[in-house]
Amino acid sequence: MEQQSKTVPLPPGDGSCCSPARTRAQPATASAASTDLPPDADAGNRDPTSRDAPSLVPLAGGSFLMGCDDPGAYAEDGEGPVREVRLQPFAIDARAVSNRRFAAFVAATGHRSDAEVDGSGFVFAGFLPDDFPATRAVAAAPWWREVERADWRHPEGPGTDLTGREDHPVVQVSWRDAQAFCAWAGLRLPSEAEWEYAARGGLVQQRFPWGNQLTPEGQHRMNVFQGRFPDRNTVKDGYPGTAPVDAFPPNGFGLFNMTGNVWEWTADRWSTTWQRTAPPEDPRGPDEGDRRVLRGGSYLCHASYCWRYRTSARMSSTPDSPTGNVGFRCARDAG
Ligand SMILES: [Cu+2]
Repeated sequence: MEQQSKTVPLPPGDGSCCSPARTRAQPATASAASTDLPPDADAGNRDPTSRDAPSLVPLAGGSFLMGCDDPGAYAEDGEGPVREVRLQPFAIDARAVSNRRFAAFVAATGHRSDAEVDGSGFVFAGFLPDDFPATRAVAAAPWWREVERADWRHPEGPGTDLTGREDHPVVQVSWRDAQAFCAWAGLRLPSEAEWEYAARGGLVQQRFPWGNQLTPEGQHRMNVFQGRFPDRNTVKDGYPGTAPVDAFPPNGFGLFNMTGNVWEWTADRWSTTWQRTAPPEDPRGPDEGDRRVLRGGSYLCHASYCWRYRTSARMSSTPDSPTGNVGFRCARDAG
């Protein structure tokens, strides 16, 4: 389908079909001056019923069964073994961080995202014109393009903007951008264990945040890919790309879109073996390793190639990789 004259090499077995990773040696392209959303520095303190109010949901923590040993799950991703993990109480955002919230952070701090500094981000080819030069296809996943001057304000590159997407999750943000936002907000990224506990919503060893059925009573409960990946998206769930951060009913903890919509950065470093010997008390990932854990799956996940839109499924990327299907939510210690 596409000619690939230049490819970005990717390590195997890292779920990179879901979301490509930056490799170093980027061209030092200056990012274009761009229009911002209206400055909204007090966005965090407005109407608490607003979509963008940072509604942190307090969670009790305690003991839960983490991981999954289902035959259909990805053992090679380190989804198993199922093990008992105990967490201190903590609080987590009910919703992923929206474009409006991220704009308030940028207005207040002047933060320049990794995509802006490096001059590019990864964009799903289905959102690009048919004649988009295929010179920047990603080797292991040719439906991804590295697009110059794609960044959080221009998720599909120059000429695209956030109009109508103010309440969608911010994307094209790296792990480092997510860290910077959380620190500014007085928060932190959740650990992987906290994320999974939150996603499960109080249910025990269920596949999705609401149970085991993908579409209970025929209802779509999250934003993933329907049709034939990657070239025919039937959009049965209503969203070809991102959905608003509060689309679909929340889980039992009142948390929206823990699976589907966008992958979410967590604090932890990636390993597929560390969890076999990890301490059961508040595990925080291994001390070494470059890649960071992503959880939840995205609007591009389809069972035909990536059944990772489940509560236990895992993926990773490098901490400087901005992608059109990766965002984040924040957490903090209780009290
Ligand atoms: Cu996926």
